[in-house]
Amino acid sequence: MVRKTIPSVIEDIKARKILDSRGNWTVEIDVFTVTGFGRCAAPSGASTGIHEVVSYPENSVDTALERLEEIVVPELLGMVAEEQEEIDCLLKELDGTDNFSHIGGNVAVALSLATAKAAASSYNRPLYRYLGGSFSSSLPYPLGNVIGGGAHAENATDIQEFLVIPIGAKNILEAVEVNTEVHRRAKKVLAKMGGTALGKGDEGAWAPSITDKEAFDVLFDISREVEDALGVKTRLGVDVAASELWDPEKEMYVYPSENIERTRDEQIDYIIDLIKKYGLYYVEDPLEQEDFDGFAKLNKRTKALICGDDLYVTNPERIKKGIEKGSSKAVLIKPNQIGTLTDTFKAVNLAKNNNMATVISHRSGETVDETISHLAVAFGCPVIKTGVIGGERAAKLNELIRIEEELNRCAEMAALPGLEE
Ligand code: 2PG
Ligand code: MG
Repeated sequence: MVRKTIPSVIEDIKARKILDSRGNWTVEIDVFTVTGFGRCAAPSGASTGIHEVVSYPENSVDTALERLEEIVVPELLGMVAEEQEEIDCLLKELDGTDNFSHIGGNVAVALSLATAKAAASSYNRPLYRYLGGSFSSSLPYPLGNVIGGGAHAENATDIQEFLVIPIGAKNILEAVEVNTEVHRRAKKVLAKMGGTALGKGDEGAWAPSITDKEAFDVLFDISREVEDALGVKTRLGVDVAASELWDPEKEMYVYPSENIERTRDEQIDYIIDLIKKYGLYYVEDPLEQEDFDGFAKLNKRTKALICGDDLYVTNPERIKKGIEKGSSKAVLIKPNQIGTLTDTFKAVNLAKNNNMATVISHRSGETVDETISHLAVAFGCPVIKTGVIGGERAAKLNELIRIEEELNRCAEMAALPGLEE
């Protein structure tokens, strides 16, 4: 038949459960076309936003896999993998809810991304080229998690992530080297401070029993040291993950290890102080996930890149609201928060068209899947948040190193927003 002559016709789909970095089951999906193949595994969050799509129906990977076989696979066989929008639209239709609670957002996203990878492979193109076109060659700055606590580690800091970004790096190799050197030096300093054995959180960040202030002080000093040693300018960032600290009954942000409670206005003042004291470049989720107005109030008072994660959950409707209210200068992009590549693309496009920076991101539970590195290059995201060390984090960074090599060093680092004085 005529269709058979199209190299990207989907001939088979195979799905299985595999382990993620936390030792939980997740889904991995293979899509086979006439001449190509694509594989993608879904990640999982610990500090998930309440407006994210549902990862698995009834919280069960097995149920999700059964429904995939019964409801989805028969419909997709014979479709053309390049028809991404149609396929993603069909996934929503087959799910029949507005949050993927029937087939599971993680099944949807793994299938959606594996389909794109299969289409790219059918034409022998890397995913970033297939999605981004011939001139998509900017590389993202890696934003690395060096110290952390919150929902990602027990008995550690209240704030979830203390991050470093090598804003002066000339290329990916140099950027990765800076982040790993900061992480390496942090170990030595923190091991002496914590009083107990130094552990790591879910994302490979050090998880010492120290206060948030101590974490900022340590990271600040080390990043200065590394800046001098390697000659690459660095700045700090933070993911407050404030929804995890927010007590809706008390209407207070509760910092348990320091026994401090802050009202919304006190929280805003606190964040402004941190930005000034530590020269923060990047501040993610400084306020809880419904507080668009609080975000806007804070955003007006600073040049720092205020970024919404739980606030937006990669959802174009919510991003639109943030744009209208002036809630942030950046949006975190996590494909599994929204469930399809098409909606992820729409979220990125909406942000870009409205001068909002896009930060593509891993989840705390990950696999060695490297798809987000390709999306970062294809979509021209200036920043990728993907940890510093650990196999599942290194997988993304190493893929960027390969992409940089493939581009034969013609690729430039993306333009970072908000650096002009
Ligand atoms: C976040 C992420 C990733 P999680 O809050 O930004 O760092 O964590 O995947 O647990 O939501
Ligand atoms: Mg976050």
